[in-house]
Amino acid sequence: MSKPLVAIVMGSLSDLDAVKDTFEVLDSFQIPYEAKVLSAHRTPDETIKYAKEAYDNGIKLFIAAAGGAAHLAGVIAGCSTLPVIGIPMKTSTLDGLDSLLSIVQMPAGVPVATVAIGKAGCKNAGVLAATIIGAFDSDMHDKIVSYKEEMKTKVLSSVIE
Ligand code: RP5
Repeated sequence: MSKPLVAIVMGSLSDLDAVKDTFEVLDSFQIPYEAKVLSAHRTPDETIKYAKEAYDNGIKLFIAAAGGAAHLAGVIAGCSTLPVIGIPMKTSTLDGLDSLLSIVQMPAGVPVATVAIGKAGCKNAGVLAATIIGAFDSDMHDKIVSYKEEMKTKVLSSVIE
């Protein structure tokens, strides 16, 4: 089995169902990943340790999913030199707007590439990871070309009855 290139971190096991869409996209691009539950609030020491060690462990980028006061992606971005994609989880109280603002409003110098709330965001985190890898890896780039071509064909073959 290949070494993981992407580290997917979620704030709670309650995020897993949504994040399965990200797994599916990474699987479809054959990108090796590892996934963990770590929380910026409930397990801060372990989260920081994991983030700091990831580069030396061969990880190329993080995907961090969290909801509510969602500080996970930001904490990882603060203590890692790797790119971080943040997924705002939909929440029952504020529909995920809380998660979105917590993840997207990072201070200058510490970016988190934030995707949409909900299903589109979970999928797009995987597609964005593949696209970033594809910028440096021609096989992955070819897969992105095919992916876009398939999407185009699907839209253009839509039939309105
Ligand atoms: C965040 O709080 C998690 O990412 C999750 O989306 C949210 C709720 O967590 P649980 O209370 O369900 O564990 O840290």
